[in-house]
Amino acid sequence: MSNAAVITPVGGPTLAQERRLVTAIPGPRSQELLDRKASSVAAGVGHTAPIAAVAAGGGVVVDADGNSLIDLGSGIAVTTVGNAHPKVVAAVQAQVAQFTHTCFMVSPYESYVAVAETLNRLTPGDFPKKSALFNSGAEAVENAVKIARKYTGRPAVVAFDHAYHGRTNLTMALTAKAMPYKSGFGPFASDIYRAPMSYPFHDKLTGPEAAARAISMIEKQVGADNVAAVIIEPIQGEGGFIVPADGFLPAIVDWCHANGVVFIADEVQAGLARAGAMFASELFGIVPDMVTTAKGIAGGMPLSGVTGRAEIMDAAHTGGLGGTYGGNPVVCAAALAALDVIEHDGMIERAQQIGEILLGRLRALQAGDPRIGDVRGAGAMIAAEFVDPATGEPDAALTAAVAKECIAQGVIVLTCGTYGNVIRFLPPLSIGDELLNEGLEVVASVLAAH
Ligand code: PLZ
Repeated sequence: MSNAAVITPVGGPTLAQERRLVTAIPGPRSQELLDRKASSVAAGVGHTAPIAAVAAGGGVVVDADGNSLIDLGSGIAVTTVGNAHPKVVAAVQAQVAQFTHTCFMVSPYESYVAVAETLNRLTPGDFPKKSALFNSGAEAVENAVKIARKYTGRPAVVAFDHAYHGRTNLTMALTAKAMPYKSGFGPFASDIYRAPMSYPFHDKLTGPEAAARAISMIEKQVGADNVAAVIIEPIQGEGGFIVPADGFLPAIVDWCHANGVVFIADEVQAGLARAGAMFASELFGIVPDMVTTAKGIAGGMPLSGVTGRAEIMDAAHTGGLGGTYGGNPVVCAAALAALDVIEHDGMIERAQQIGEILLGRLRALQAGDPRIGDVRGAGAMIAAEFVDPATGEPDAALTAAVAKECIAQGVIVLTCGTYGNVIRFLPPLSIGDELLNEGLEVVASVLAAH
């Protein structure tokens, strides 16, 4: 049995902040774990980096062979404040020694209420708000839809092309991409409709034009009176870091408000400082009726939230919302610490700085490489879209090859996009400039070699 004992997992920013390859990736100890994984874990659960992680912090992930990889993925946009952030660690340790669980629906406790109060205060909108807590992003989305349906008494929900909202049955229906998320897993929840998204690099439409196209589809094919909610990621994540054209989101919000439709911003990936603002909605000047949060909210612990206008949130009858673990006390302690760091330790500014480094570097690369069709994003959520320069067609093969080789050279990068042709950069905000630049050097040299 392999046991990752060669490295003492110290965690946090005390971990040596360096890219260090002492074996090929995967090294023997990592390979041993991957072999065990192959024979014991369901094949459907994939992995991006072929390593056995034993520690992570600052801007690195350390594996069982002693390799230290630069982390440009944050475990898919989760460790915003940094992995094993000391304040999160301390909060978790204190809470876990106090009590681990009572179930908030059985014996409520203060930290859940404090997380709700914090989310109510931090989310956009100067009106009374309420929150409910769950475990995952998908569960938050499910509950936002439940609440919007109960509030409006209407069945239909509109999502967009390239959307990603999760892997549960309802959220699979809301998610756009068939492979790998949906194929073979149906039938899906009914009364879900898909509207065309604003995707400036591909559709060349202005925001108002793209909004008019979407609204026409909703009115003609769904019927405004049937729509409970429109749900959208203000900046789409898994779909390709798609930033809608200016004016698109405000027009959709206005239409929702004119038609009694609840506008839900899925901020699971872009929210909580990631996009260089507390919420990505702010970048577009919109105020959602409901916001879903998860990922960065609790420094790596599983927590999600739905926050919205009090009258909407209170539409669900008492006992209608909940779950055994939602807002678990250990996770809420982590969230209070992580949210405090996000709010008071300059995380929004840091996300903006990281964005400048990423954008500057990637735009310079793009200027000399026609395979980079587009560079886009906001804050520490930036991506490059790869195309065949001759045809403009998506180049998923190049994208996959570059990402794979970056990992082999000790830089964890993630791909995304409906066409699989986007490399996204989501570093923890605790990464240093030097390490970030080194990671981007590796990406540049790998790209040059392909
Ligand atoms: N909404 C906007 O980005 C999760 C998916 C990883 P869960 N994105 C990462 C994968 O391949 O499973 C996500 C998101 C947006 C909802 C979700 C779902 O969040 O916590 O994964 O359920």
